[in-house]
Amino acid sequence: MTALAPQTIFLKDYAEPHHWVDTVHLTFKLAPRATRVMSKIVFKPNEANTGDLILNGEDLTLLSARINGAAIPHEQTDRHLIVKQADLPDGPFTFEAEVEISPETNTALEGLYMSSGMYCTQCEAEGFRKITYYPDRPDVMGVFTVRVESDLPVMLSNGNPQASGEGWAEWHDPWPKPAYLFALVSGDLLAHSGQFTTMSGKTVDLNIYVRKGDEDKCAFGLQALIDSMRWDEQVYGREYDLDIFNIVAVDDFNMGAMENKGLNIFNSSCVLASAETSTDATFERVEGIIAHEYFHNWTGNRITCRDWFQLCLKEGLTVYRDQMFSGDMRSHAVKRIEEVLQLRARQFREDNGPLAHNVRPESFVEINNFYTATVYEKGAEIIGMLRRLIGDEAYYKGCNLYFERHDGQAVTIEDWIKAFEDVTGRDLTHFQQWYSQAGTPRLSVTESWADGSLTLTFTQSTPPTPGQDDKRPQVLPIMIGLIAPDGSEVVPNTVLEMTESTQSFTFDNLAERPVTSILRDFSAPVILQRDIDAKTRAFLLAHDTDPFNVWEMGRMLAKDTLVAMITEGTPPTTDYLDALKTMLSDETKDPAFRALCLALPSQDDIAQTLFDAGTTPDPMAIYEQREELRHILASFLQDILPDLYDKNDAGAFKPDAEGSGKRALRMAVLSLLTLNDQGKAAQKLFETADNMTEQAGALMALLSAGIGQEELASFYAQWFHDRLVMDKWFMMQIAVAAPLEAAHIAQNLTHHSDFDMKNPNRFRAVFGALQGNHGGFHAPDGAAYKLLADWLIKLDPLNPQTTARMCGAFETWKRYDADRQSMIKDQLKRILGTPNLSGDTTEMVTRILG
Ligand code: 0A1
Ligand code: ZN
Repeated sequence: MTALAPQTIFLKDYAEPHHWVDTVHLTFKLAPRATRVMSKIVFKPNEANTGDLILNGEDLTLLSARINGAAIPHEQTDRHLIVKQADLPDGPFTFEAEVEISPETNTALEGLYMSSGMYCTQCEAEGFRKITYYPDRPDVMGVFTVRVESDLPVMLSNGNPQASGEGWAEWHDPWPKPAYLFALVSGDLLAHSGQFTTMSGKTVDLNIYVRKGDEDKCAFGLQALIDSMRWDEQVYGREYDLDIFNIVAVDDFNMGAMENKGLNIFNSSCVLASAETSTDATFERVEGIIAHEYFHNWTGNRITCRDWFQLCLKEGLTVYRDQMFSGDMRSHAVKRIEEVLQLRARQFREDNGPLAHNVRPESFVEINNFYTATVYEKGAEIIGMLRRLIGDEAYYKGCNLYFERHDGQAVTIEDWIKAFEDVTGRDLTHFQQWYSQAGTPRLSVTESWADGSLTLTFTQSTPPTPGQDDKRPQVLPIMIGLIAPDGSEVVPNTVLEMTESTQSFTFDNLAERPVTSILRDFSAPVILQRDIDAKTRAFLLAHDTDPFNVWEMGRMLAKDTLVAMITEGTPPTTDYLDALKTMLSDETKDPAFRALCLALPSQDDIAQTLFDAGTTPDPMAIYEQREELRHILASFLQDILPDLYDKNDAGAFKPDAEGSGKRALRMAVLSLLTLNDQGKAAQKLFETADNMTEQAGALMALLSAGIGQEELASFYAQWFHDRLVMDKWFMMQIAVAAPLEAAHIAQNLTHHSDFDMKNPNRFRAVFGALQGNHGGFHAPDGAAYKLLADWLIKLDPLNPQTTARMCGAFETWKRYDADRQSMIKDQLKRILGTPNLSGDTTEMVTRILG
């Protein structure tokens, strides 16, 4: 593949296309190295912006091109096929082309490619142009009819099945769609099927297609799909709109899953689940991603994005919807804590480094590099804030107006916001700044008390981000509550709307000075800098009615404890140890919640905390002190651990909230218990467990304690035939390796016969785990930096998209000491100096270097 010269594209340059598409007929004659694609596209000129016919096309061999049946003069570049306006007929015309492509050699996994013997596609964002010549932009929507000719028995495309015979099948999608939602699959597959009756009484056939051998791992996904369909009807009033909904599991996929109209394609790791092979975390992820892709049918497909700068329009909203769904299916409190942990680990990290960007970026080179935590997760936080500000009723009214007004259109963030302005009569201009200002606001607060009045004075500021030095105040919904000294709540959940840099809010007529609970439910994506004394914190830990803030108080205690151990060598206070013990023993609290309280902040989180406080983090000290704290906890809690472990045996495996909560607590307890009993309990569980959560949990507990090599070998012997379980086997041993061993273990694993760099899941299992092992990644010899760079250089020519994403491992380089900084810079420069480096990776490395 030749590298194409990178080009920067700007939001401000958006212009409508010269031509709109009416209908598209495609015929695929599938063959591994010589697939023929015949297209027949009816175009109509866009009277508002006439000009040449501009079609995108990359890596295509053009065999013929005609307009209205006649050969045409055209220009061809490595990215486009252009027909001059003067050579075009007046009015609508039919463009026909035949091209040849080679799915088998397509290792980039964009366009049409092969995975484990099956044909499949990935067209978002700009993959359709690798299938045929087309105006590959989301504002061009057409009605597709597709004929597939294949030697393999299953042949699928978007929409409803229309006709089929021996070796062929035709599909018709009545809903106009942009090309990025096109999909085609053909393989020797089995379907796990079901049905759903929609709210207006229509029956929809549901199928999950998998390779032979995986058919017993589909039941959970199918149920999640049914639950999602019902939920979208009940909560958002949105009904499904085709006769059939198909999901296909593929092993080689760059991302989690894709919402192609009526034919979702999933990374097999995000749809297959069984008790024996999948952990509770996987079940939860499968449920969330099935919902996410299904919800895109309305937020993304029926109403899509005008251009790729508007990506957050569909992604932020759809993440918000899948989070609401998961909260309804499980526990809102636990889910919210998990969301915030994720947001801080990924999005705050991004927002505080060289890759910080607006939720709606203003320019990009490669749009694939903007499927980020900022677009997705901060995008979802914005929707949550909007809802808090205007209230539930106005939120759903606004959504309904948006759906009615824009169904069938490709729209912008302004259109979305306008719907809420129209239903509330409010001016949301200032609020909309969340889309155009990067960075995480810092929020601080002071309190004053006089004559029964409490005044809270908030101050906000956002540090500069690349290309944006001056920041303005954001609109912040700050949810608070006031609690009287006797523990009763005197002011329940109240949303304060902050719009200025500094702003005060007063509460009068209070009998006694209350304790303030601030930023309940994490009501805005900010870093709250609150000086809070130990007494107040202990009080909130005991009395706050907001579960998020109870957890947050415990989290702050754990962080302060670790920071003091690292920077001052101070041992943990009894305050912290006692509070943790009380929390763990409190059987009125959900086990899942207690498990979250027991989990220590990650090493990466501590590194960022130290950096924010002006200290250069020392990864070795962070690792050692965190390990030390684990040992202190194991010993301090020794008399309650065995009992907690026994009591939280969930019995027969059920992947529901209750069972998974118990197992989460039990596995967190086991990890400490293993430090006390030389691994006895963990070894026993490893041998007897009938589910992967406990089998992998026991193995992780052993490996984290520096034992478990025998179990690791027997895990391999038991599971070597299962690709997804083997990903865990690769990942676990690197994730928990001691800092000085991690790179070495990862390197050895790249020589293992089961390592396959072309499979993104396997590549991520090894290198994602290495990056996630903070001490190991930042080991003083720089071995991990070099190893990762070596492999990114090897992967780039095969799969630029996954390579570019993995470069994010280096985004925090400015936090560390001069030695580490220079070692990382050397590796980044080495990557950048690689001949023919892809545009994707070039853009990422250049941004990271700053
Ligand atoms: N729209 C999908 C994510 C996705 C994006 C890009 C892909 O390939 C370049 C694949 C999937 C989602 O949000 O689930
Ligand atoms: Zn999405």
